[in-house]
Parts: sequence; structure tokens; C-alpha cells
Amino acid sequence: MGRHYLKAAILWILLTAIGEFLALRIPLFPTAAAEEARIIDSSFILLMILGIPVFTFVLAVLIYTLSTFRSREEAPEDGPPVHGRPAVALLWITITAGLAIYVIFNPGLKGLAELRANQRADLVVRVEGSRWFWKVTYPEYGITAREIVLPVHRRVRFEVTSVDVVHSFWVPAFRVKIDAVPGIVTRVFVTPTQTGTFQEDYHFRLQCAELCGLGHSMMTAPVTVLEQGEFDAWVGKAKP
Ligand SMILES: [Cu+2]
Repeated sequence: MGRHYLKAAILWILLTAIGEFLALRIPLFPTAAAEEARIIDSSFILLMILGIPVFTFVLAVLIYTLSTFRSREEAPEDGPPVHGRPAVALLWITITAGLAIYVIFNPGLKGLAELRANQRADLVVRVEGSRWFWKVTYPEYGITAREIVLPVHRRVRFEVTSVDVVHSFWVPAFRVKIDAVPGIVTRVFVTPTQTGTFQEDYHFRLQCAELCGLGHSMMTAPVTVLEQGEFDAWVGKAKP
């Protein structure tokens, strides 16, 4: 029996090494253009690093069992009954429950605090969803637009709502997402770290991420991040 455990364990370690190597080497993420994107991407990487050994453990046991204990008889009869091992079950539950509790705190609560604890903002942008377009307003400047234009390196608070059904505010390059719910205002913070436009990179777009009807997939608005001077010039032109 010990020999089987050893072989399965070697297979597990091998699969884990391959999995971790691929996860860390393959570029998985699109353009990350905000401080929040860094926090969210690092959470994603941590969850992957922790999840891969669990996944490969199941895979290793499955592969080893299927290939080693397969019957080679023409008409196999049922094998002897298998009895559980409480110690193994307890170990499995303890380790996976421990992992689950750990990720509630890190990256869960820790990440949420990093994204939301600081309510300070340099700029407020209101975004209102309706079937099937976004209305963007800048209360400070009295600007209404069908696009989002932001200055780089400034913390922006988006105040999001909807006039009809539930939509969802999502900008892939910033990673943040928040529901747009009729009757309430939800908030999300973004600090862009690089300039960019939708024309150069389609991850710079506001995309509805909650199925809201026929026009849902087209419910987008371009996002532009400018240097402060260029942003001020845009404000000057867009002001009524
Ligand atoms: Cu939608």
C-alpha cells in the first residue's frame, strides 16, 4: 500500500510543479491600467497558486487509481469492498477548510479593504445605465457625455446607478466591476496608472456585465485616460 501512496504522491508533486510553472509563465491578464488592477491580479494569482495543488491532488489520485487498479479481466467481477479511512477524510477536510478560511481573509477581506477603505477621491464621475447605453456626468464640471475621460494618477470615485433594470459597470483595463441598481448608488474607486484609449486598446471600455436584454453586448462606452493637461483641455472643450 505504501508504494501506491508514494507513486501517487510523486505524480501529484509533478503535476503541481507543471501547473504552477504554467500558471506563473503564461500571460493571462489583459492590459492593467489602474492601481486596483494590480490588487485584483495579485489576488487572482494567489488564488491560482493555492488552488492548483488541490486540483492536481484530485487529478493525481484519479489518474493513478484508474491506471493502476483497472481490471484486466474480460468480464470483471466486483472487487472487494473499500472501507473509508476517517483519518484521511479528516486531513482532507482540515486542509481544504483551512485554505478556504485563509482566502476569506487574504485576498478576500484584505483586498476589499485595499480597494474600498479609502473613500477619498480627486474626481467624482456619475454613471447611469439604461437599456442600452451609459450616461456619464461630471457633477463638478456640469459635463454630460457618452464616454469616460479620466486624468492619469488621480483617484476617481464612480457613482453608479441605473434607471431601469440591473446593469453592471465593468472596465476590463481597470478590473473593477460594480452592479448598477435602480434606486441606489453604488461606488467603485479607480486610480488609472497609464494613459490609453479605446481605439488603441479595447480593454479601455465601459462594458455592461449583467445580461440586461437585447442590446446588452453593445452596451459599451469608450474610456480614455489622459495626462492631466490634456484632461483639463478636454474639460474646457466639453463644458457646456
Ligand atoms: Cu447589460
